[in-house]
Amino acid sequence: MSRFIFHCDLDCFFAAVEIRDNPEYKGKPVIIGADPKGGKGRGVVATCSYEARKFGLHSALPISKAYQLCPHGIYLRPSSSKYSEASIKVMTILHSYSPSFQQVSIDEAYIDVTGICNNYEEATALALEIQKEIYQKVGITLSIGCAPTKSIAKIASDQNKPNGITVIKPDEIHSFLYNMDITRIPGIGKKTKKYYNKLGFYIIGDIIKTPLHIMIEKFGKYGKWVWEIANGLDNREVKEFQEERKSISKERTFYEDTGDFNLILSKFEEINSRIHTYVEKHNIYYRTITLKIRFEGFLTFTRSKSLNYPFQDKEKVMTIILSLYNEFSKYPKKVRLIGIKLSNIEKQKNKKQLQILQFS
Ligand code: TTP
Ligand code: MG
Repeated sequence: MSRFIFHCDLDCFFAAVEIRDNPEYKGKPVIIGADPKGGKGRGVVATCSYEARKFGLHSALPISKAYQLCPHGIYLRPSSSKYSEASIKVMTILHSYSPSFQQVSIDEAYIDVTGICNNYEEATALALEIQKEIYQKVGITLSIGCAPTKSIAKIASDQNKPNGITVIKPDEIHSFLYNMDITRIPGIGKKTKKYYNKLGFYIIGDIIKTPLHIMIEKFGKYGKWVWEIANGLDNREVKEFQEERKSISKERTFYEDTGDFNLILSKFEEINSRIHTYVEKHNIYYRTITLKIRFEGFLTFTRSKSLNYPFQDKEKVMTIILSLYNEFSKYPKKVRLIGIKLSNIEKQKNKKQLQILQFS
């Protein structure tokens, strides 16, 4: 059965929050970013309202250029805490619609509503309900793309902005994508585009009609990924944790190469603490611990230990690291760098339950 995946992206997010709080800005070109200082300012545009986009303004444009194009705009400095607060409210609402939720940036998230919706009419109605609730409770709008895969849902959410809903059924994927510029595929930016253009690829249709083996021949492994997206083949699931992240690691170089065990020990402890501040905050569990050690002369070793269950335990990591380090303790060279990596990671929702499992 086909999946129903929503990609939800807030419309001109920072600007929308400012307009919500200052209704007199409504309908005007509002630009959030660096101070334009009458056209002499440095820095860039973070985002701008759709009225400002009509003048050619967009994210990352130098603020001086923005000022040239739109001198009568309302230029505001970003107020991050306001945006974080709005983002948290939106994400909480989105999460309430499905346990299968994945936030991917401050203003975008996926939810998988397969099983909650039975057909595309229901999916459209649900998308409308989400838009309505967010507007009522947070006062800003978002656009929603609904499709059987994450990548198509993402492309779809961008199709009908602002306040749009775009639903793509499985048999519509090809016609939806065919005439789009290749840069609509996430990951094909300005530089990659040039390379694709040189080889005769301009629209997504050029990719669709190319056999997979040719794509691999021309663009390698990445060519396969692009070809699969263009053909609606993307099995990635909506996970709460960003699956792109495969490991968490930290390393430190000593100011001076050292053979002092106490110094090495305290550095390991420091790195371990820092990593655990992060993993505890994000509820991350891991199964594999890797020690990295580099000696003077650049000789580098790694040693790993994996447990057969995911865990999160600072003391245990330290014990494992020291037992792995033991092999090198008599090494006749001074240490230049040490590092710890946690991999085979996953995000756990229910910490307590997992701990019970571990000891059973
Ligand atoms: P986006 O979703 O890329 O942009 P947007 O929400 O402003 O506009 P759109 O309607 O096209 O989705 O980014 C979300 C926020 O992240 C944006 O409001 C401001 C911030 N941002 C930056 O600060 N710098 C950047 O270069 C980009 C792209 C975004
Ligand atoms: Mg956005």
